[in-house]
Formats: sequence, C-alpha cells, structure tokens
Amino acid sequence: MSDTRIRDVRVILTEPDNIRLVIVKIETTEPGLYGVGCATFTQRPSTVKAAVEDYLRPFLLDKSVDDIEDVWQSSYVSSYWRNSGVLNNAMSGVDQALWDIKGKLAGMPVYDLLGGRAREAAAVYVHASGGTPEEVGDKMEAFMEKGFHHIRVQVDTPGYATYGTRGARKSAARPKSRKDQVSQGPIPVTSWLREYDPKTLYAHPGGVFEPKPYMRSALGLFEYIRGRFGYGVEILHDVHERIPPILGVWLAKEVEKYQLFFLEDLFPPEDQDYFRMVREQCATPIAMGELWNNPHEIIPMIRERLIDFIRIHISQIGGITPARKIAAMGELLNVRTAWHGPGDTSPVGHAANLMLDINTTNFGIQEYAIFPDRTKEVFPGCPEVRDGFMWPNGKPGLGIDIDEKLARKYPFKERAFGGAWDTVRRADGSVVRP
Ligand code: GCO
Ligand code: MG
Repeated sequence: MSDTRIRDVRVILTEPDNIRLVIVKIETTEPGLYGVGCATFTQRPSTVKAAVEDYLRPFLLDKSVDDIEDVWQSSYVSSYWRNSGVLNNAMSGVDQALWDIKGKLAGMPVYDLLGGRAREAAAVYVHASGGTPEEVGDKMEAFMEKGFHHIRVQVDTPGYATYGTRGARKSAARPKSRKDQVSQGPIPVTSWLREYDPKTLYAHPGGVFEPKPYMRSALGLFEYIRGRFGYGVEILHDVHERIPPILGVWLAKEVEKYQLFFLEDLFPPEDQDYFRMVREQCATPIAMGELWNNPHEIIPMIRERLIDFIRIHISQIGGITPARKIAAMGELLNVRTAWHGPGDTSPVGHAANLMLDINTTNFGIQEYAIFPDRTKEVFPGCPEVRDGFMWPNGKPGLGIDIDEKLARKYPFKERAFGGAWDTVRRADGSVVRP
C-alpha cells in the first residue's frame, strides 16, 4: 500500500493526425510520478474534457492511487445515471492512468499486473480500401509483403457513399459549412426503379448509401480477392451497421463461402437480436462491439454466444477495469477479443489494448491504425508493429508517454458541423446509421 495520492487530473487535447484525441494525465504526490490514459471520443471530445475537469477531478483529488477498483466503482455511480459514452470515456482516461501509475510503482508492465503473458505479441489487422477490387488487392499485396496476414477489405460502391473508403462522398460535393449545404431536392420518382444517377441525388455531406449496390460491390470484392489471393490470407469486412437487418442475414449467409476472418457490425446495436437468425443459418464469424457503452448490450451477446469477437472501444466502456472483466466473461464462453483500434483510438488507447491482448487467453485479433511518425513523436513508446504483430516494449505501466509540448503543436482545428460523423442518407434523403 503506497501513500501516493492524486494531486491533479488534467486533460490534453491534440490532433497530430487530423483526428481529435483526448488524453487524461494524473499527477501524483510522488514527485515525477504520473499516469496517462485514453479518453478519446473523437466526435464529442470537449464534452469528455468537461466531464473529467468539472466532475471527476474534484471527485478524485487526494484519493489514493492504489485503489483502482474503488475509484472506478465510486466514479461509476458518482453521476447517478451511468453507462454513457461521454462519462465512460472520462472514466477510462482516469482508469488507464491509474493502471499506468500502478505499473510504474510496481516496476512492471500492466499485463504483468493482470497475471502475466499469454503470448509474446498481438496479431494485428490493417485496413485496405480502394475505388476498385483491383486497387484493394494491390493495397493488400503491399501489406502482405510487410508481413500482415489479417487485412480488412472495403471497396467503393461507385457513385455512392461507402464506409471505409475514400470514395465516401463522391456522390455529393461536401459543403464547407451548413449555409453551403444545398439540397437538390428529392430524386425524381422514375430513377427510383434503376441504379441512381449520382448527379441527381440529394446533395449532402455524407453522400448517398443504398444497400443493394453496396452489397453487390462487397460480394464482388470478396470474389475478386479470393480469386487473386486464394484462401491463405485472412480477410475481414465491416458492414458498419448500414443495411436492413434481413439483408444482413442474407449477406452473412452469402459470404460464408469466402471464409472471412470476421464480418463486423452486421447490425446496429438496436437490431442486435437479429444475430440469433444469423447463428441459426450460417457459420460466418461475427464481430460486434465498438458501439457498445452499456453492460446490458454486451452481456446477452456473450452469454448466448451470438458473436465470435468482442469489438469494444475500451474507452467507451470505461477503461481497462471493465474491459478485463468482459474479456474474462468471453473466455468462459469462448468468445474472443478484437478490441477496437482505429485512428480515433489514441496511441495510449492502443497501448492499453495491447496490455489486455498480451494477457488475455481468449485474444482474437487487434485492429491497428498505422500512425504517422508525427503522431508517434507526440506519444513516445507508441506500440511497435512489425511482421503483422504489435509488440509490447516491456516498460512499466502502459509503456507509453505523451510529449505535452509537442501535443500543443497540434491543437484541435475548427470543423464544419462540430466535427460530427458524416450524415449519410438513402437516395430518398432519410438518414442511414453511420
Ligand atoms: C472500425 C470502426 C471505425 C469507426 C470510427 C468512428 O472498425 O475501425 O468502424 O472506423 O467508424 O472509429 O469514429
Ligand atoms: Mg467498425
């Protein structure tokens, strides 16, 4: 039991790679001893900052750094209403920072605090996307030459907004601000009966998404990839919750022959009961979780083995403390982890992911956003990825730091619409889940 206490709780906002990141730094009464944690909710960063500075900071000052579990449980009920993304991210920043401090005090990496290593490194997957299947294949080939064996593949749906590709907004010029946002009015009824002409579609920032053209493009991509590379490479795909559920059931059955490593976000959380239909009809491996904030969403899906991979964004459920319990539940039911790890998980969040990846028996795969050097310089100790694996550096705590002086070089930029996630719409103008 150390008598080290929390002296200050600060939030650092930075965006070295044009993605807004939120880091919590806990400074202690021990000179020079501090911890860092990821609290990144990139669409609502300033609300997380307020949740930390206005509520958790006064609640935590002068508490012992030792009792992470007590800090988490008391913070969890300190807002009375709980399980929200903003409050969970705030708690995650504190939680991960306290695990970082505990590791530094113990002189060991967090995975050793959790019981040591189940593996030396964590296999990762990276993102290959493109305008055509050939372009996706070329990106895959480049990744495979670098030793990556698991690759997420996403291809444009010509003329439409497609999640995970650069062509997302080809169907509409992206207005600079709300006042530039112009609607060309609804599409003429006649075009409803055939492939839409992108020039006549609703002009709005996120572009137009239609399920069937997307599904045909995705299936064409998998056919092409398996034809070009065979079955020796693992491919993953993210539906991103955009298609009507019954089409998702059909898609899961249709892709079974392509032997995906997993099919992600086939349904939105609101429709996740449909996974029962998928389980009854096919063996396509299912991944879900980045949109979960609440145990009530998570527990049934693991308890009933309705998923194969837990895709939770760890800061969205409150940090390492809850994540390790969910991983343990998954282990008992043989559901594997695949923690969310895009560019809007900070390098500190990737380091936290890695601590669990190294310790957890039911590890599945780790998503990895390839950070540019600019970002790695802001976060010394950013987990290293080579030969398709993410490697721990063995340093105490999370093994990562933040260079605050450099972080200040990348303040948040002004963004139209407050930096909202794209408003993607159907051709009739109705909103599509993101
Ligand atoms: C993924 C995710 C991300 C999210 C993004 C939201 O599988 O990595 O779907 O791409 O869309 O993190 O901010
Ligand atoms: Mg996803």
